Amino acid sequence: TGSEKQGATAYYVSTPIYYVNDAPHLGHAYTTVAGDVLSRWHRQRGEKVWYLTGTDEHGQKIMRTAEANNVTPQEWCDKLVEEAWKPLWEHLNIANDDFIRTTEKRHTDRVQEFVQDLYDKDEIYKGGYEGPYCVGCEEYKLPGDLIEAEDGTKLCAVHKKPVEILKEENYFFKLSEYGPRLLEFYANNPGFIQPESARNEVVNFVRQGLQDLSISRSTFDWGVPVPWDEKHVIYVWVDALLNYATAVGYGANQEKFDETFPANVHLVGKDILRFHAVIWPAMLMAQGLPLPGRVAANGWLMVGGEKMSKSNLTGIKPQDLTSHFGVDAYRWYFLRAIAFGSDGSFSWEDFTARYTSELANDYGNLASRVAAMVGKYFGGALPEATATGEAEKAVQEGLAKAAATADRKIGEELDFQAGILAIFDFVKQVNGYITEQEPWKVAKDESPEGRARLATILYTAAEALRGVAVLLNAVMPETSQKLWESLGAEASLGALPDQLVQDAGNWGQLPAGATVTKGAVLFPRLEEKPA
Ligand code: ME8
Repeated sequence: TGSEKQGATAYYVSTPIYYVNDAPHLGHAYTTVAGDVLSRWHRQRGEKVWYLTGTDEHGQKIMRTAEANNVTPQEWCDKLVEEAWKPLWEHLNIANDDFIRTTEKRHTDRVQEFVQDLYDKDEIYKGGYEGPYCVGCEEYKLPGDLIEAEDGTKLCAVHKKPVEILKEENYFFKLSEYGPRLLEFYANNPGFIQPESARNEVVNFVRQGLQDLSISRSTFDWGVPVPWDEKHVIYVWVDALLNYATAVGYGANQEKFDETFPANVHLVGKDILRFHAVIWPAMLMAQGLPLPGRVAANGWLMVGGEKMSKSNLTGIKPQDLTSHFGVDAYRWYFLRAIAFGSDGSFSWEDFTARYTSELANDYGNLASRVAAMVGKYFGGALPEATATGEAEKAVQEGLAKAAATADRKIGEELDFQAGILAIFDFVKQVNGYITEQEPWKVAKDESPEGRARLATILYTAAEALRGVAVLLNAVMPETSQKLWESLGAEASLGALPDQLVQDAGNWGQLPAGATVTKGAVLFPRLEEKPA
């Protein structure tokens, strides 16, 4: 899956850097949570990981928003980053290693050097262009990208807003020359673009022939100046894509750059696939830099049949959902409910139903029942399993299988839904095991055989939960930590984030005698839905 990263050591994951014309919404959080789960998963494989997110602060869209709010673009960006974007990522427990802003000097200096370098290599020339431009996308549109309003006005198909005809003398990057090399790269690296539908779309697009890319603007000045012609600023998308290089030391910290670059996975929404799968690799080819392992496109969160966007919201903010369902359930829900790469709709009813049946009833109740029984029958000291039979073997195998499947699905294929389902199927299996074994009946048998059976059942269930806590840690870290504490695992096994996912399925790690306590309820009963 994906192309191989040569020589570099860190597993490098990125999100798009988001435009700060407005506050983050569910769609941005969707991609960012996915990246967080992926990077936590790889950290729990014991790998060195670099998880990058940040903000895209230049261009006309930001400039106009600032103007409309009577502040400078820089003031606008500073305020939104500090008051809206960073706090949301903290709230959602996003463990990013860095946060890059495109107005930072560590970025702008390097962007100028990169572009100057391309100019010196004759990859950039001066030319003219006239065409329809969508400010929402910050992109010149081709005829096929437009739709017509009833009165004949041409609209951007993504934003459903009129395009503007721009005519400019610009600098152009010779993108058209890279078509054949890109097609060869896609052919040699079938996992480069995920999912398959996204890959086909890009290949077809490149096969039709690429146009050169206008990489400067001269009608406004909110951007990085073109170093050899300061009447121009660098096109916001060229500026933005370079964040993936500048943030990891391009042109500044060679050691960091070599151990991190290129990204193993660029997570993007499918709206910005071409920029990442066509323009970005061509820019890297032009510089002789290595290409990313994979561009993984997530589908759109929809509302009323339309892509959820800053101007088209459900009226529901991420915080409205986290205050009702909790942060962990929020992180879990979208990855669980929607196949990554497909579009999906949010519904309050669906979230409520899944929370109640899968989180509270299946998972939460299992954890609290097991802890309660160890308390009741063994005074809270985890008993030893001495009477293991076929039923226990099936649970042991179930855990090993869940661990292997989750590792492949989440860690390799980015199929978060299938990975989470594998773990929850195991939770169901353990519930079934307890129902069949009826420990509350076995407890009535006070003979040594009866006690041994009861001990074995409860050890088996607790050890199964040990595996579940490790496997769900990337998705629901606070819940896993509560469970870890309730199992008394820290004392003998150490800190939860240090537990390797590849060892999660190895049976028999919890030691007999561990102190099991009935900890906090993992998934409290939901309050009434807010009005
Ligand atoms: O495009 N469903 O920034 P942006 C799913 N600055 N994901 C969604 C979504 C939805 N309804 N809406 C947004 C930009 N997203 C550029 C990126 S990268 C070098 C520059 C997510 O603020 C999705 O990941 O418009 C999408 O690609 C991204 O937000 C776009 O954010």
